[in-house]
Amino acid sequence: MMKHCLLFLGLVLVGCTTPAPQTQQTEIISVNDGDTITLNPTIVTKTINGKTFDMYGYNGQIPGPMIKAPQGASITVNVQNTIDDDTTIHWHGLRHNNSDDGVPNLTQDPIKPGGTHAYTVHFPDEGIYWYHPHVREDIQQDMGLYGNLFVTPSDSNVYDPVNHEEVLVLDDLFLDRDGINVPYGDRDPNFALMGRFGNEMLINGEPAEEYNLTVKRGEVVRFYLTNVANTRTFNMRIDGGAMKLVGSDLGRYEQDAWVDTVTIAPAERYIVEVLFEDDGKYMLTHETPYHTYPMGRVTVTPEDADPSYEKQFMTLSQHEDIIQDIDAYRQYFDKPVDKTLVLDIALDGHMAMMHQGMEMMHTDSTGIEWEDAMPMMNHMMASEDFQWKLVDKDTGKENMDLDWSFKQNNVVKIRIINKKESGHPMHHPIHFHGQRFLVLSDNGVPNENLVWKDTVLVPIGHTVDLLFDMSNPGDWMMHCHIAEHLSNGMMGIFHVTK
Ligand SMILES: [Cu+2]
Repeated sequence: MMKHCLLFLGLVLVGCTTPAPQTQQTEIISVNDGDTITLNPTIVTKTINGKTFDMYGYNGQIPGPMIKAPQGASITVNVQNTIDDDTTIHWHGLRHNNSDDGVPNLTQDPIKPGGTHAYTVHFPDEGIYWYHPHVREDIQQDMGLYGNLFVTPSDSNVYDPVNHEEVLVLDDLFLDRDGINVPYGDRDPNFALMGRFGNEMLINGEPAEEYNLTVKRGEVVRFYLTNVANTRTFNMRIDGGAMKLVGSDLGRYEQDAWVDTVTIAPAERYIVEVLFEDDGKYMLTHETPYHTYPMGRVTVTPEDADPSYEKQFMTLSQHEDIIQDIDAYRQYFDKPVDKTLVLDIALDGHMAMMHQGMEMMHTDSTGIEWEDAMPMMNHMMASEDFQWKLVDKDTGKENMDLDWSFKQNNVVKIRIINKKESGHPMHHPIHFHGQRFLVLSDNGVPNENLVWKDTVLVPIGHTVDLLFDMSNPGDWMMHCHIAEHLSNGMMGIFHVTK
């Protein structure tokens, strides 16, 4: 079976002769209701900055194929696992059947190496989604197993016309001095404290600096951003004038808004539009309070846009269909909190002492840990030295002992408190499977422009109130989407019963 040298666990296998094939370009698979496609996790080799090493890819591609589907469609996806570990595919953000959610030992058995599985994938909501394994995400997703699901709206007029639509998958890889992917933890993830921060920023699987989009003067581009990194939160700026924020996880906001940057945590999606008014070069950057990372550029040629969508771009639209959809829930905005989840960590005594005094190094007013300020310690700390925790404030139950039950179509308010006074305060992007929710408020400040979400970034010291419609029955996961935190225990189960 093994025809390649495995690098990711630091194993050296005897007889590893035939190298795996090089990655291929990401294809767009356009599907219609009832179609069947194949999506196989495969071992590939990838060349980055002239160095070649083993990676994973769906159908040999990083990112995996972009599946473009009309809203309301259902397709069959046949999977054969050709990698060297158990895997599954989770369809992130889709409110589809629980049995197709791709969670090992909850909704299906893991797909063994050589094994097969068929998923029915349903697309109830328009917007940009993604798929990835739900087994050792810290390895499998980081090594290339991710791809987008692009669900086009039933009514094609709900988005303004644009000259181009462009998908940007944001990621980072941690390469050693030789430019090779740093080995992963064998039994448990390494870098489990803060997650694996990369030192090579990637856009669509390639070094970010190589990204170049060419457009004409006056053209409008709609960008679909997805963060697939293990832990890094990106703060994206696209030069060229104002950026119009249009959508997030499950489609559009109530109203468009002008923004300077977009903060996007692991697993989140954002949809923005940019008008490139003048010819020249425009930088894409990731900006933290400490550092600006170049993330590619847009080259604008002097030919004039034809047609020009400048007029539509300059208008901030209200999306009446979204407002009406949310109207049904406004009566619940002030309802009492049903469940309160506290984000915390348990550090053993020795580690807690070592850790003391290092806190000030990495915190700022954003409440986001933008960098790994203590990489040695992060690398060193074994998972038994600490545990990341979701704690039910009322019952004290933690992680997999959380066993919440809701009735289908109950409107439920969940409060998440990210403790500032903890052994290691850190932001956490919390993802709920199979449902959609509104972020009603952040630190008590009501959110005036709502959008349906499946993942919420909770900065250090913040309290967010979420309103769920619990529309989708089944046994679902809720967890931090920092891959190493999920593996270190930061997950629980909730049930939605008919
Ligand atoms: Cu976390």
